[in-house]
This record gives sequence, C-alpha cells and structure tokens, in this order.
Amino acid sequence: MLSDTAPTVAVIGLGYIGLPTAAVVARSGARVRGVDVSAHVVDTVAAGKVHIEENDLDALVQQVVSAGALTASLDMPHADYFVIAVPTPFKEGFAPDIAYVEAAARAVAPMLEVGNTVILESTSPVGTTEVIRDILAQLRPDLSFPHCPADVADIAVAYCPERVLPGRILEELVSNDRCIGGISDACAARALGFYQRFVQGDCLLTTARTAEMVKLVENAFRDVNIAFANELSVISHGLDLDVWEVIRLANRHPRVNILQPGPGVGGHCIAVDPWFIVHSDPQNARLIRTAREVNDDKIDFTVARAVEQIELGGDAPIAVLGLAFKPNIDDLRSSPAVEVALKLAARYGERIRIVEPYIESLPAAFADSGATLVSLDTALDSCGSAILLVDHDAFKAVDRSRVASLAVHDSRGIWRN
Ligand code: SAJ
Repeated sequence: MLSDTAPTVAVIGLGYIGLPTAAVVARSGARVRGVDVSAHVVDTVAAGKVHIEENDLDALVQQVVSAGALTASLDMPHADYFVIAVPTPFKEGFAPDIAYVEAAARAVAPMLEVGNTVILESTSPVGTTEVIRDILAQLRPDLSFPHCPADVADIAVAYCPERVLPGRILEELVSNDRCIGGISDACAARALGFYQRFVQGDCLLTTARTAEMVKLVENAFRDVNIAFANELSVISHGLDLDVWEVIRLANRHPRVNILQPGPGVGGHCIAVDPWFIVHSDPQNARLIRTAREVNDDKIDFTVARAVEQIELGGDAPIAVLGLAFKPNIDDLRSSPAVEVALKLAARYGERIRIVEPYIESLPAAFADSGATLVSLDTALDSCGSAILLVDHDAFKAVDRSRVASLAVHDSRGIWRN
C-alpha cells in the first residue's frame, strides 16, 4: 500500500535502463510514472507486461503495476523527481546526438514546481547536464536554477549514470555503487535522497561534469582492454600461436589481467561511449580512438578466419553459432556476431545454418540471404564447418566429439580442449 507521503517519480524513457529503474523505484515505495514516446511501450507497461527481455523484470513489473505503484503514459506528469533515461546515439562522424535528452528536458519543463529534482541518467558527453539546466531555465524563467557549487535553487539538476550489466540489471541497480554529480552541492544532495531509497551500494557525490566523464571513462576502459585482447589475437594468429594459451599464462602474473578476444565489441554502450570522449578531444584521445578501430576491425578478421575454415569443409552446409552481442542474452543490437553472420550469408547464401537459442526467427536483415535458423543439434549433425561467434552456455556444453570432424573457427576460444 502506497503512503500518501510517497515521493512521486517520473521516469522518462522506458527502455533497458528506464523500465528496470522505474520498477525498482516503485518497489521502494515511491509512486512512479513511466513516460515514453511509444504508445506500444506505454500500453505494454501499463498492462503490467514488458517489451524487453531482462532476468526477472517481467515479474517485478507485473507486481508493481498491479500494486498501483507503477503507471505508464505518453504524457508528462508533475513529480518530485524526474529521471531521464533516453538513448544518446551518435550521428554521422561519431558525433554524440543528445536530441532525445533535449526533447525530454523540454517535456519536463512545463511540469516543474519549486523543490523538484531533475536527474539525467543517459550516457552523455561532458556538459550535457548543463545543457539540460539551460533548456529548463530558458523555458521556466519563473524558477531559479543552479549555476555554481554553492547555489541553492528552486530546481535541482544532477547527473547519475547507470552502470548495470545487461542480464543482471535488477541486481546491479541495487548493489552497485553510484556516482552522483550535482551542478551544485545542493543538487547532488537532493539526488542522493532519491538514490538512497533503493541503492545499497555506496553513493559517491561529485560534480555533474565529473560524473559524465566517469561514465564515459568506465566504458572506454573496458573497450581499450578488450582491444588489447583482440589485437593480441590478431598478432598471435600471424605468429601461429594460441592466443588463449598466451593470455591464460600471462594472467598468472599477479598484476596482469587480460580480457578475452572475440569477433568484436557489441552492445549499445562500449562500442559507442568511447566516441563521445574522442569527439570532445580528437587530438589527444589517440589510444581510445585506436581501441575502437581495433575492435571494429575484428569483424573482418573473423570473417577471413571463418572463410579459411569453411573452404576446408567443401560444399557442405555451414553452422554459424550465435548472433547475440554477448553470452546468454537475446540482445542482437550492435552485435559483431550479426555482422559476421551477414557477411558469411552474403557469400554462402543458403549454405548458412544459424543457431541462436535466444530468438525464434532471424532478424529482417537476413531476409533475402538464404540463411536459415536451425537448432544446435540440426546444425552440428548436418554441417561440414562451424563458426562459433558467441560463448553461450549451450555452446560451451557441446561435447567436443561432436565438433571433432568439423572445420571450426572458434572466435571465443571455448572449444580449445
Ligand atoms: N567482450 C569481449 N571480451 C571480453 C569482455 C567483453 O569481447 O573479455 C565483448 C562482449 O562480447 C560484448 C562487449 O564486449 O560484445 C560488451 O560486453 P560487456 O559485458 O563488457 O558490457 P555491456 O555492454 O553488456 O555493459 C557495459 C558495462 N560496462 C563496463 O563493464 C565498464 C556495464 O556495466 C554498463 O552499465 C554498460 O556497458 C552501459 O550501459 O554502459
């Protein structure tokens, strides 16, 4: 039962971050309204259902919607807290596109009342929270907004990046530490009051600009480290070395921890966010840019290695294992495995038999390719070669004797022994 004093929260953008956040905040006792520009998304959530796949999210949304703690609409309500969680893609030339964030700010502005807090969670280039403050201030000259650390204003504006891992979102939303950046100290303190409702990790306060950079740096760090592993795999191939053996042994050094090579880096975060840093300082972001290029180039390298193996298999059908951007999820967005599979399908057409246990039909991009979606057993029983692109548990569990007679390119190194 919601108390009459329960804070009201509007979560703008009911995607992979916004919907789980709305549900978790609603569970904490707040009265939450999810707002989205898609009528389909709003109708789905309002009916207590989910439009995205995430562990345990369906049950939680069902629970908080039926308790009346979470509602959804196309319209912006009044609220104590406005949480913006809309996408920030990039435009031509990898320039960040904050149009959705700006549109969200314009939608929030008319609803603001003294004492409200506006929090941006979308991954954004440094300075975006100040852009939001400026949009709000321009549209609401009757209210005061913060400009420097000591300001106490009618409206608090803060930045707090999400840092949850797809597949573990509900758990990490609660357990991860949060970095909360205020335009002023008072803004950070007000946003802290919001996150303390449901976060069990530490909440660390800083400035909005620092928090924006922290988010970009986290994902650039991972991208650079994966690029190191991917570069090692290319070099090891040229030297006829097993890169996984090299990495396994190097990682026995107490201060070395190399990540795993693969067919490239996918998802909507790590392959995107580093460009925001590059764009803000192209002259000096040399390592970060090169890492992006190394990871993107790994797709063509993987295709070339796959073709070598396929040609060994004669004219037999070709098993392509995995399309998701990482293991054990159904998310195919920005997946290097999809890119590799499309290139192989363009070359080999109906010989391509794709296995992806997390989907029921192939994406539209494969429509005229001739490639078909089959079960793992069908693929392994009927194909002469196997190209492994995703380290799903189902593929790790394959008995090695079943692939012993196939020409194999294992881009994830899971079938080595
Ligand atoms: N990958 C490798 N080798 C590795 C690790 C990952 O090739 O050793 C690849 C994966 O296959 C995948 C890509 O990298 O294609 C990204 O996967 P991921 O699991 O590293 O990360 P994401 O994109 O699912 O989530 C990341 C996380 N950021 C960091 O770990 C620093 C997450 O905490 C962020 O919240 C998320 O980005 C985000 O939303 O920004």
